[in-house]
Amino acid sequence: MIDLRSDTVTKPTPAMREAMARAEVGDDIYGEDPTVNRLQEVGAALVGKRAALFVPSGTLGNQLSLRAQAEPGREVIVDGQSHIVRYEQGAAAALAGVQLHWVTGTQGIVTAEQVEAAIRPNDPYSIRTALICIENTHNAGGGTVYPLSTIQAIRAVATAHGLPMHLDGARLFNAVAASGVSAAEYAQHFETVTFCLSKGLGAPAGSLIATDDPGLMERLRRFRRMYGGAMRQSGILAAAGLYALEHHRARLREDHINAKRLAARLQQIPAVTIDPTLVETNILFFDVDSKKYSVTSFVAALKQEGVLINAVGRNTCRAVTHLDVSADDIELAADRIARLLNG
Ligand code: TLP
Repeated sequence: MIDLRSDTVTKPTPAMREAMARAEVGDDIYGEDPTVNRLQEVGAALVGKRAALFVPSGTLGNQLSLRAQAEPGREVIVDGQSHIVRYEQGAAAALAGVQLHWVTGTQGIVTAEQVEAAIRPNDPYSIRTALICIENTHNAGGGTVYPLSTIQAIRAVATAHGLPMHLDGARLFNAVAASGVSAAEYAQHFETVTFCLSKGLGAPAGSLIATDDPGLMERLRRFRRMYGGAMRQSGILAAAGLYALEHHRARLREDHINAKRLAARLQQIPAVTIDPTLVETNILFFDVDSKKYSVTSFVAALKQEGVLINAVGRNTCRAVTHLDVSADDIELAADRIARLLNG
């Protein structure tokens, strides 16, 4: 099976499993897991922050960052296609008690002017803005890389209004691989930064939240416990994360080449609409307009051919490249898609 549904589907490699099996562990709620401590140090250093906190998922990383920086009844500015809006089960409202103020981005990217316009005035009636969130790379935007200059401009607005910023960097290292901008250069503009170890980096679970602020770190730690995300001998998972950071960052470029290759092949198929110039990293969206198939029946037929992709809209499919798909797999997947849609 060639699984292009997400970069979350990767399986730990034998060497990663070996590292997990060898991991030294302790009780992390006592701060005594040496492997978790090491991962937190390495992760913080990679994004140029003083400290990082290991959490089970990217969703929890985002939610703790929201909860720790926005009190219930306040408002958080996000783009309307963000993971926080679309895929976190309403947790911002249900758990943090905050209201999300959506801004409409282009391929997920919002401008400083849009953010500034969304900040509420300081009057006795208006809800108060607490936090600005952005996502880099932007998943639903098509794996888009946030231009550093846009982030800098949004930061200037945030600073002028005394607002903190959170970066959902689930795929931050894809942005780094595509742009050449370092993770620390991106991260310096945010009070909190989350990044996932379990997407293109290939660990089975885990994300880190990084910050410079010790008081904020203490709040994140308390809320992690409240939300049920504090773990015990989680060094076994942290070892996989360390292995992923050390061995799988550099190869993310291969995933981007594979995604571009797939986009170029798909563009040859008359029933497919795709703009390959929009494919910047490892995520691609394309539309299928076929007399024979609806999007769901196409996805089902493709599964019979041994290729998994996601239907994400009435005409739209998403494919994601990752370390468990090779360049040959991409050619095979493209052949099978072409056979179905051209047949
Ligand atoms: N994204 C998943 C699904 O949840 C949609 C995927 O297959 O792409 N931020 C961003 C930008 C993400 O794309 C994801 C996961 C998360 C956060 C959440 O990470 P997890 O799944 O670890 O909670």
